[in-house]
Amino acid sequence: MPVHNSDVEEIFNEIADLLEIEGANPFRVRAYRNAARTIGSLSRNVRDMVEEDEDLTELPGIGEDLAGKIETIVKTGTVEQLEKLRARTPPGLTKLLDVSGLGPKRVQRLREELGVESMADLERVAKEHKIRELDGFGEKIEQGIIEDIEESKEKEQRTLLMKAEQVAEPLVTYLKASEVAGDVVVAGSYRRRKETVGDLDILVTCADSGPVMERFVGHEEVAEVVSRGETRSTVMLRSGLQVDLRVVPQASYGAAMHYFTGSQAHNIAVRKRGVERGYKINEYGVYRDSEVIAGEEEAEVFRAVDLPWIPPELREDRGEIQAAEAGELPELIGVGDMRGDLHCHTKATDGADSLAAMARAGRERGYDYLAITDHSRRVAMAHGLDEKRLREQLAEIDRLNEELAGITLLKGIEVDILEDGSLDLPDSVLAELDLTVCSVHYRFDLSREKQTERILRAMDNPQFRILGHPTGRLLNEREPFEVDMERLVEAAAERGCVLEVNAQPSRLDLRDVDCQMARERGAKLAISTDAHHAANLDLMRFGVDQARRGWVRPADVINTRDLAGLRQALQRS
Ligand code: DGT
Ligand code: CA
Ligand code: CA
Ligand code: ZN
Repeated sequence: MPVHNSDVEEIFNEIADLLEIEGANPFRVRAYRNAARTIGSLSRNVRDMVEEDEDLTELPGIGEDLAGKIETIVKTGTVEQLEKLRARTPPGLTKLLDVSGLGPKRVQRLREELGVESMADLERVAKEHKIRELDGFGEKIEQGIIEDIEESKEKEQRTLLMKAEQVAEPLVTYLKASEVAGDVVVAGSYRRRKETVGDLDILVTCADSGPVMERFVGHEEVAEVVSRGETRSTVMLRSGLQVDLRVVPQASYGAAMHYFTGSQAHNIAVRKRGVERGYKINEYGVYRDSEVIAGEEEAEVFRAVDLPWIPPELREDRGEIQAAEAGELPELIGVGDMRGDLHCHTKATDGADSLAAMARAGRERGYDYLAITDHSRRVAMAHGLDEKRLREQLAEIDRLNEELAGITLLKGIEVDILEDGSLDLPDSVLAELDLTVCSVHYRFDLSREKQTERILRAMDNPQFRILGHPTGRLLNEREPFEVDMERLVEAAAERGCVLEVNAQPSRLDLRDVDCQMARERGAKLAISTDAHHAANLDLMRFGVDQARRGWVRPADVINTRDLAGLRQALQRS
């Protein structure tokens, strides 16, 4: 069974959960959680690293013991410790940790005192008002538990694009290996590069669908065959991701690509143009009566309705049809346009690599410049820099810039926007930097008005350059904080401040529509990886995808410029 990074991540998280429920040493628990995060955010496949005999202990937070466990997981799909922990813990119990207000201690007590071993048990005892009677719980916690359970029932979980890739790529390779398969592509929201996908839609061209279907449902990752037909099958994978497979003849490839790429709203708009021209458009082709007008190439479908080919990222019926008709589709930014990264961390705070290692990694990626932006002192958890330590780092950057060829390190900081809108370091030291990334890390709970005011006040500081991760969200984990994005965009445009598209696959704030708004209102953008280790610089493409969905062109993004152009773009107006 091929092991993905996300499998290792899940196993370590599960071990941490189970240990926590047992009341194990918190440091041990944290070690597993950190390791899970490290492996989960690696851009390389840990399986390859093991196969190539690389030293895993060089990864942050991975010691000999964990490295050994990773090897075992890669080779066997599991590890003995997990199996033992599982054997002695009821399976529903870990899920209870996700309920707000429930830590491992409370889970343990609910189990001992009320026999709660699953979400269903929890719901029952909460509704019977038994929880409020336990010491240290009370009515408020009980009510919170009930609300949380209802909420999580409503929320559909979508899969991060990066995680979907880790599943889709090997699956496509596997299907391509079928002797009868022609083209194999992933369509749907995946092809539109949406930040999360509901399911994967794979399209295969083939004259005889039988063997392809056989191969598909027989894949070792398949946990359940939901439906199986001649041209369409649906399976559920072990990872919980659903996959739809459609088989069409080669002559329908373009029409099917267009149809299954969607979005549905875009398809409806295109079909309507077809109807106006007397055509019927479906997944097999474009028809006038029974005559086929188009089908094999996607561009033919667009041509049939008098449009140029539209990039998938734009297909949301958000004006792309009108723009295409007017010949005004944007020349979208591409990852090759990026000349540098403007947000990354080093060992000085919560990054894993040294300044020199980050510089080398930037140079390997062909960048002209890399801005070092460690945390400021307010982020004590990450050992944020005070003025003295920042100055030491600046001196080191000067030294490195003298010996480095091919890349310039820029002096920056990810400075906290404090609750009153002031910045977390004195203006005098900020003024010595090439740029500031200004971010909110605390007090996400402020009202929309107060949060907006706070950030606007920060922008009033002449040292403010880039607004880092502008909504603070973590997809599937943490909601964005409430803020008036339109006002932020307008203020940024007015003052010459820059908004960051954070390329971390679980962040990706700005959202696509925010990018589009920023571009329309003339606010400058930066696309940055917020890398916490050197390999993270490769996440840039996810930020670029998000920007493309927001109609962003190279000129809208300051780090597509050369160093002189960047310095100019960083000037405040
Ligand atoms: P997702 O999976 O929620 O991230 O979003 P999509 O866009 O991948 O949606 P999905 O998987 O339901 O369907 C894939 C594409 O197939 C969708 O974008 C458009 C097309 N499609 C599916 N059902 C219909 C339909 O009933 N009418 C039309 N016009 N298109 C459909
Ligand atoms: Ca889909
Ligand atoms: Ca689907
Ligand atoms: Zn940050």
